[in-house]
Amino acid sequence: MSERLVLHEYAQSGNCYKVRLTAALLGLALERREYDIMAGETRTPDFIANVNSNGRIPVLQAGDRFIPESNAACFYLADGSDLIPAGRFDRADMLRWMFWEQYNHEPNVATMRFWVAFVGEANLTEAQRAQIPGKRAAGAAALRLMDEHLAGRDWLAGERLGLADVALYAYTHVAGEGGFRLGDYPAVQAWLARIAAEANYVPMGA
Ligand SMILES: N[C@@H](CCC(=O)N[C@@H](CS)C(=O)NCC(=O)O)C(=O)O
Repeated sequence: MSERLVLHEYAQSGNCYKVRLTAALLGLALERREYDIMAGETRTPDFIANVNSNGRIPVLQAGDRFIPESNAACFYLADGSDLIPAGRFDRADMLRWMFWEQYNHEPNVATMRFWVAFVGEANLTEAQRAQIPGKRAAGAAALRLMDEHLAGRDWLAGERLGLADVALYAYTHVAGEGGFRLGDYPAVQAWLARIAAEANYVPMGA
């Protein structure tokens, strides 16, 4: 890829890590620009006008164009590579897991991690606290569904590591920070270890 790639990010965010991990697996160089989301740095008029009208990171900047939404940014980087399955069914199956990640997994597993490990349970609003039991149950159900699927196969979609695995790795491997017990999901744990053993893998903190 010849154009300049800049990731507008918050390093501890799993959504941002997905994009970094995709770039690393593909050997692509990314410049990084850090924003403090706890201080509202993605909600400034400048950010909203020039980077993402939705006021959130990650945003991948490719040349002078901007791609918000983590999974779209991963797709942009991986288009044409082995991280996207060649077969039509497997490509659709990859997308199925990436959409599922945004609807069933991230809003529960990532939100619990954010509330517990970053905001702190004591600082949550009454309304947020009331959502905890539902999010814990839905997050555990998402991890259980992945575990059942991975019990019979190495990768979520297709025959090799792909974007579905990257997208779901990001918040699954730190689910313990949100109070989920990864030890309850042995097939998920084996899959996490397979991804971490990949050439060019980078950890979240890197
Ligand atoms: N669906 C979006 C979610 C983006 C998102 O929620 N980003 C969070 C950090 S992980 C954020 O920017 N929060 C700051 C804010 O909402 O002000 C994606 O996958 O990129």
